[in-house]
Amino acid sequence: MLSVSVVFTVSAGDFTLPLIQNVNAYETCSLNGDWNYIVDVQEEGYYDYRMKPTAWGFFRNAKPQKPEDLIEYDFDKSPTMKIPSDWNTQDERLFFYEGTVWFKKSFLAVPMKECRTLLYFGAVNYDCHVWVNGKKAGHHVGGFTAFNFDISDLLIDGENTVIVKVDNKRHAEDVPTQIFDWWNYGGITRDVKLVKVDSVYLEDYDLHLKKAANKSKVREIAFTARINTKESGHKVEVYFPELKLKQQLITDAQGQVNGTLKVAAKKLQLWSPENPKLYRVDLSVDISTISDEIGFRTIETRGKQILLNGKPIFLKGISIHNEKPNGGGRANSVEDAHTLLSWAQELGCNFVRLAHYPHHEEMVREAERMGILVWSEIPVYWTIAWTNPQTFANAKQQLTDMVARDHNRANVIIWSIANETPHSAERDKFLGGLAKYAHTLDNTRLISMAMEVTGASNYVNRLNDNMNEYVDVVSFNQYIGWYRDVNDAPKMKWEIPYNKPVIISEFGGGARYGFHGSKNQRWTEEFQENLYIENTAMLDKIDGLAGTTPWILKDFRSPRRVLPGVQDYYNRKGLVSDKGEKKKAFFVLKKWYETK
Ligand code: GCB
Repeated sequence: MLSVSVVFTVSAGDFTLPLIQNVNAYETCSLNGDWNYIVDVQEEGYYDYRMKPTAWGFFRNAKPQKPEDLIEYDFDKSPTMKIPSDWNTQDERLFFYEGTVWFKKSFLAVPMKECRTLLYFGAVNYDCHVWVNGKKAGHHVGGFTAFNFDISDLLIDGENTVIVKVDNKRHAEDVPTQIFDWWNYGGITRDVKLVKVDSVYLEDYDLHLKKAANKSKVREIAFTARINTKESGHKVEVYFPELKLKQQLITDAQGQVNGTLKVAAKKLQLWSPENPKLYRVDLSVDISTISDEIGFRTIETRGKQILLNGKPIFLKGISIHNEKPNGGGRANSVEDAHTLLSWAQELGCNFVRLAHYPHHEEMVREAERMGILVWSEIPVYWTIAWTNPQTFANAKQQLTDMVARDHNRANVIIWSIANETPHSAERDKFLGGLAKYAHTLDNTRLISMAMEVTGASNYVNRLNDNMNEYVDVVSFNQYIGWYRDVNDAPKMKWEIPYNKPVIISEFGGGARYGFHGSKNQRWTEEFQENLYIENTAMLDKIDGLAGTTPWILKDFRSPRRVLPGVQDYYNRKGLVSDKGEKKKAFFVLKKWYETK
């Protein structure tokens, strides 16, 4: 049971607040566990028979009061599902389901005046409406980003009820759009919790190491923070016990502080894959304190090189979907993260591309603890509705939310804002706008977009894309050996007319684990093995190659992959099978990474 407050009022129907930074640092009460659910194919619980939102929807959680009352649903008699999860793997009737499901959870609360309660969702795919005790808390769009509401004023003493309407239908103007090569897992896919915060709390803070000349004796740590109210005069303190470093600041009229901490360079251990050092930091505002673990590093480019802490690094990466290591289904635990990342480490990786949308927070945090650098991206994938202003606003919001959650993670070095988008003036306007915005959100990291090869003739692959003007790292996907003949690989030359680092953000091909044959036979492990041998040899000849994230660590579910006996709704380009068995190509990549 959590103590809650009843002090603040927010405008009716939308209690959404900016995402709280480092949610796990607070006293939380998990709402994970069994939730009742109702599958609502025609959205009977939301629209009336004229398709108008009805005041009598399922969010009322109504019960008959008199014997003659007509109420045609009952959450309490409906089945339960474990949350967090995707409904597709929890109920076999819902394996292919795309539509609306309602969820209900009850919990006990005791209102308390001096604090507030946030209701936090790690992610819900895709469109969700939330009610607390029959009153609307808010609405969220986007399947992979966290959000929270201040529900203090909606809570009552005793039993409270949260109802969530989740709709994962695909639409052309959504982000991602109507088609994409992964499973459209629906549901409350990440943790749900109540978060107890003081009436004034740190809504956001940022700590990062400033770039410095190589021989600097003193290093500077930039510190900014924002409290949840635009009020001056609040004391904010930042303290690194191990470094004996402390600073106190007073909020300005915007409720913000801005400071710099100085530390002797020789005292500061920098975060790197070899030494993923994290420092505990205590952050307080007025009388309340939270803690975090912060790593210090710099990331920048010099010509075609990527420099981590001022030194060139080759990014030995692998792409990963946010799926469970064993079978399909959304991954959502630290154990899932650890297994996937351990496979990446066994491959020799120092880098992962978390494709094609923000993964769960523990994935990023566990990678940080393990010393693995991260590329994080938003699902601006294939052919988005480039001219639709709402689509742009949606993509921008997802970018904002991705950065909001993870901007204190030292291991995140690249924000990627698009994947394999077709060239057009409309696309350029959309992506150019997004890239400029990304730089304003965070100018301490690198921006990229996974592009396509733009022209190929006489074994010359060309990469010209207007968008490369906006990125710090030029990345592109190429599938020689799979969508194009593997024999082309040794003859291939590359024209990449940019003095920027280059990442091959995808290459690969499919194989069914345990299926053997000649290297010319599709779907055999030998075919995939040969493809990796030819591709890695080819990549060695690319001038300025700064890293690669082959496609992909593990076979993943996709409705586009229908070949019976081979794909069975799995994209088989994994280096490990859906059950975690390593294919032959795994060892080719591992060996190549040993040379890097
Ligand atoms: C791509 C996409 C990725 C697909 C992959 C494939 O280029 O970026 O999402 O899954 O190709 O397997 O074709």
